[in-house]
Amino acid sequence: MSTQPLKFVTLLGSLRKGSYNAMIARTLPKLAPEGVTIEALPSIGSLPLYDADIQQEEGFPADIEAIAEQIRQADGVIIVTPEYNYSVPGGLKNAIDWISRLPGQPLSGKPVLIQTSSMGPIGGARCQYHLRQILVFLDAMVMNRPEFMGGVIQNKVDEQIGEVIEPATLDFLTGQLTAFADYTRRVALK
Ligand code: FMN
Repeated sequence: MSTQPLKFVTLLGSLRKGSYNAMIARTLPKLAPEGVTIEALPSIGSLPLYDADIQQEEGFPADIEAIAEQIRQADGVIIVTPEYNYSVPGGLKNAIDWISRLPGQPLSGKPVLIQTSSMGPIGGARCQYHLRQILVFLDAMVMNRPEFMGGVIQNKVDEQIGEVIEPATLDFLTGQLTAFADYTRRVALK
């Protein structure tokens, strides 16, 4: 397997300041394997609701252009998100809808890793499968396994530090990032 350096970007599905998913995204750079850097994409919080009239009359919002450009430059995208009402949070779906209308569709062919976490016991599993379905239409290369579903995530973080601290979760995320780096390099060879 090549050891070509890789850059991943994180797309966060929660907007709240104390977000547990933000804590996961914040922890990931420290767990990345050698040669892999991980950076956060700009927040999706300022995006207007997708409206084809805005797109035609005003063009794409500057924030979506910035997010899309960083996705184009990245080797892979890590979506870190909670589950809302058994599905994908509206803000994240809205961001994906905007991204999907850009020329060249930046998620097409892009390696994607999904990480869901919630306060419930099954860690956003239902959101995860809805998100996978959406990404089929966008022709993203979503890694199948290992899957990370962070259940009862509030017990696995240190809210003061704002990061994940539970050893088993840290180990799992480390292994998953290594698997995603291998997967991304394999996809890039095709
Ligand atoms: N938790 C679940 O496990 N399943 C759900 O379907 C679910 N629906 C939610 C819907 C809304 C609108 C909100 C605000 C929360 C919901 N939750 C659900 C609880 C979230 O898991 C919890 O709020 C979590 O902390 C959100 O992630 P964050 O900390 O990254 O913001």
